[in-house]
Amino acid sequence: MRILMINARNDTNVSHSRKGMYVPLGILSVATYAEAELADRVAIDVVDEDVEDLALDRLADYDLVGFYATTFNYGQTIAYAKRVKEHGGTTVLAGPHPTALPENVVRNKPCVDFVIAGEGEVPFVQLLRHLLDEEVDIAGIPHLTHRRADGDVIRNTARHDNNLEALPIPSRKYVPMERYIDNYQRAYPQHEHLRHGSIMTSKGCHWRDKTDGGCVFCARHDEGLRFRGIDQLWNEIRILKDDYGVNYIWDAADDSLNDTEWFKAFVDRRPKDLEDIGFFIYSRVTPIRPDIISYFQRLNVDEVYLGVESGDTGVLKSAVKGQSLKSIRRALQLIGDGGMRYFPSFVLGLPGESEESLEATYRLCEEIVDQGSLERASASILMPIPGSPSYAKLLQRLPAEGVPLDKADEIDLVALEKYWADHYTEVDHATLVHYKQRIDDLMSGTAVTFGTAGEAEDLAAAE
Ligand code: B12
Ligand code: SF4
Repeated sequence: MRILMINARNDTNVSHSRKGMYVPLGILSVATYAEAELADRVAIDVVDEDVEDLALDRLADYDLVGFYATTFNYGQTIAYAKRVKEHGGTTVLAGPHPTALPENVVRNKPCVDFVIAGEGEVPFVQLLRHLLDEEVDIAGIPHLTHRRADGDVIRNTARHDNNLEALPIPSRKYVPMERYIDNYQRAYPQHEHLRHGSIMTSKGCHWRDKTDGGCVFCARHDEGLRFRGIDQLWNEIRILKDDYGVNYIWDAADDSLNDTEWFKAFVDRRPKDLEDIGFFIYSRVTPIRPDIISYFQRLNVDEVYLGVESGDTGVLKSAVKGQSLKSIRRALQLIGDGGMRYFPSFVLGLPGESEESLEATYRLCEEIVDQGSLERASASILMPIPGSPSYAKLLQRLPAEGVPLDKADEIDLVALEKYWADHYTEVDHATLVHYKQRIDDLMSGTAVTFGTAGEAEDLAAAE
C-alpha cells in the first residue's frame, strides 16, 4: 500500500512561528512504527509543508493519505483531503484538532474517512491491517472514529496506552533534515554554530492530569506523564549527531522535569561521546530548584523555556497555572545565577485579567529585563483552542446563545479570542493588544533574540 503522510501548511492568519525548524515528530514516529510492523506491505512518503511545498498531482499517487492536523492547518488539510477523495484514495486525520473534535470532523467532512485521536502508532497499524484485508475488526481499533456504510458516525470505545519505551526511534529519513537546521540558523544568526535536532523525552503533563485539564489555555492532549527509555534517547541523540552533525538538542516535552529522579538519571547516564551536546529545554516554573540547576549545567543546558504567563498571582490562580509570582521569581533567579538564559512566555487575557494584573505582568517583564539573563521572550493573547479548558468553557456557553460550537469542526479562532476577552476578562480585546505591544516593545530591545509576533504566539501556545 502506498501511503503519504502530510503536515499541511498553516492556512490561518495566526503567524506560524519557528516554521520549518522542528521535524514533524508525530508523523515520523507513526511512519517508522508502521514500516517496522508491516515491512514491505507499505511504502511511506512524508511531506512537511513547513519545509517543502506539496505538488498537488502527487495526491493521486497514493492509496492512503494521512494528515497531522492542528486547528491552524485544518483548512488546508481538508482541501487536500477533498483532492485525495477525487482520486479515490483513503484519508486519515490525526493530530490535536481531530483529537479534540473527532465526531464533528467525520460528520461534517465527507472527505475524511477516518480520524485517529491521540497517539497514532498502534491504531494506525491496526487500521492499515484492516484495510489490507487482515482480520482486524474495525470496531476494536482504539481511538478510531469512522463513518459506517449507513452514514452513522461511530467513535470506538477501545483504548490503547502507548508504552513509549517500546516504540522505535522516529526515523528522520523521511524528511530533509538539513532544511530544518538551516531554517533555525537563519532565524537565529547568533546560533549559527548550532545544528539542532528535536526530540521528545516524554509525553504528558502531571499538572494537566492532576487538575483535570491543566492550564486554561493548554490544548496539549497526551494523557499520563510517560517517559521514553533513557538509553534509547541517547541512542537517538547519537544518530542525530553521527548522521546529521547535530550538536544541540531541542526537547519540546511538556513536563520531563517533573520527575526529578528520571531527569537526573537521564543526565547521569549520558554516554561520554555525547558530553559535547547542548540542550534547549522546556520547563514548568515549579521544578526549577537548586539541585536541578546543577544537572542543567552538567547537561550543557544553555536556555530554558519557561511558561511564566502572568505577573499577577490571582490571575495565575484563576488560570489554574499552579505557580505563584514567588515561584516564578525564584526560577528566573536560579536559572540566571546558574549562568543560563531563559525564554519566558506570557499569556494575556487569562480569566479575570484586569488593567492591574496587566500592569503587574508588565512590571515583571521590566524586572526580567533588568536581571539580564533574557535570551528570548514571547507574549500572546489567550486563544481558546479546541482541546483546551478555555474552549471547553465556551462549549458550555455558546450553544445556549445560538452558536452551534458543539457541532463545529471549522473554528473561527479570531472571533473566539474576542468573545473570550469580552466574557472572561475585565478588559477589552484592544487593551490586551495594547499590552502585548508594550511587552513586545520592551523585550525586543533587550533580549539576545526576540522572536516575531508569530513566535510569541507559538510559544505561549506551546508551553
Ligand atoms: C513541537 C511543536 C510545534 C513545532 C512543530 C510542530 C510539528 N510540525 O510537529 C512548531 C514550533 C513548528 C509548532 C508550530 C505551531 N504550533 Co505547536 N506544538 C508543538 C508541541 C510542543 C509538540 C508536538 C510534538 O512533536 N509532539 C511529539 C509527537 C511524537 O507527538 P504528536 O505530535 O502528538 O503526534 C502523535 C499524534 O498526534 C499522532 N499523529 C500525529 N500525526 C499523525 C498522522 C497520522 C496519519 C496518524 C495516524 C497519527 C498522527 O500520532 C503521533 C505519535 O503518537 C505541541 C504540544 C504537544 N505536546 O503535542 C504543540 C501544539 C501542537 N502546537 C500548537 C500550536 C498552537 C502551534 C502553532 C499555531 C503556534 C504558532 N502560532 O506558530 C503552530 C502551528 C503549526 C501548524 N502547522 O499548524 C498547539 C495545537 C493546538 C491545536 N488544537 O491546534 C499545541 C497542541 C500546543 C498547545 N497550544 O496546546 N509547534
Ligand atoms: S501549559 Fe504546560 S503546565 Fe500547563 S497543562 Fe499544559 S503542559 Fe501542563
